[in-house]
Amino acid sequence: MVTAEVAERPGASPEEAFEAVIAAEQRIEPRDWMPDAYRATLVRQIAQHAHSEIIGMQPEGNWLTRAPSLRRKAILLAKAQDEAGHGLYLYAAAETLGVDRAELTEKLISGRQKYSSIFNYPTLTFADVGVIGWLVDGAAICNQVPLCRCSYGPYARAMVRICKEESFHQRQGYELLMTLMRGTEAQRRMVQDAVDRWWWPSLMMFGPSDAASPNTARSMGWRIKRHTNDELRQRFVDMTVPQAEHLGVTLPDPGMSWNEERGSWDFGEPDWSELTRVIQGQGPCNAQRVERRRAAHEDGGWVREAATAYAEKRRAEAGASTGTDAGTAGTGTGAATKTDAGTETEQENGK
Ligand code: BYC
Repeated sequence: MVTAEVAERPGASPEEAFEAVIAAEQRIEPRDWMPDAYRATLVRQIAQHAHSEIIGMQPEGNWLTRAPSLRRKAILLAKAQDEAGHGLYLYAAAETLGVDRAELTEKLISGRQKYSSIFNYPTLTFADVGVIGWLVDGAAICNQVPLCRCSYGPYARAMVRICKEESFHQRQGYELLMTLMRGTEAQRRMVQDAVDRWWWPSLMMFGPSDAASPNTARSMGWRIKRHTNDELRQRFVDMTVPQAEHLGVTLPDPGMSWNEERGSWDFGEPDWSELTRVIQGQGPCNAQRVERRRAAHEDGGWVREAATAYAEKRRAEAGASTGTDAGTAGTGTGAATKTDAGTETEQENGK
């Protein structure tokens, strides 16, 4: 709820109340007034984030049946299930803004909404699973920890738990890679090859350079984003270089050097034309990822129908036992939507 002093001032307009809450570092909640563009920005970002979690299960899911041991398989399964959970929290956060999960899913599979570019690259060896944990989850942590202070309450709160789980994911990736690096020469080469392929796409996860980012200024003004894309990319590089040294791998950037004056690493420019291509749907796995998501959604249709019918039956029974009109009692869609969300994810996990 709006609680800032100015917001409570008699006669404050909704716009003034909104601005006061943002300026006071407080939270906007679903029932508070908010500008349409603020709402639209949040729906865009949260939906894209939720889609990324769900699509992000695919590259690692590729290795579930081929994990080298029962332990590695159990870890990977748990990680993929966490990601399904993150997707659910985020779709639920998006729904507080008045959009429906089914509508968002439809936009994803028809190409009208984006998901992170990183998940359009193939996972060629089991070392990729470790590198995704280390670099991709590492980049996600840099990007997402500040989102715990986002001005929109439901998104900020969802991020707290997500970040805790992402930290665990990152450590499991690093531990996997440490194990491989202590193995044979061939295993060490496999890790280096995976690092070579994932390094630049990981840097691209932070989005275009600040000069080419149309949304950053406004999102920072609204305190949705707390740092620019380039600031977070730099933070990620500074965090990762010592970890690479400890691991014993070389980051594929010959121009990388320590800048004493800045107290940070200088690093090369990602290939921005590649990011544009991947975002536009022309990455190595875009078509496969979306098609797979569409198939999982369609395959799960009967479960959603059954769950909706069951929820309606329960409502009708409840209505009959309390003597209320079952038809009226059954008009709320919240319960059915929640049931849908749960079963659909279970379907996808079960694949
Ligand atoms: N990929 O003005 P900009 C995970 C788009 S999943 C695709 O800088 P903004 C995990 C951008 O949407 C974690 N599109 O935008 C899961 C915009 O397009 P529209 C995923 C990108 O929003 C499973 C346009 O380019 N994390 O951790 O201010 C396994 C211009 O960009 C990308 C999130 O979703 C990209 N990389 O900033 C393992 C974090 N970059 O919509 C791990 C939440 C940019 O205007 N999102 N675009 O047509 C964010 O923090 C921000 O949305 C971004 C972009 C930093 C990504």
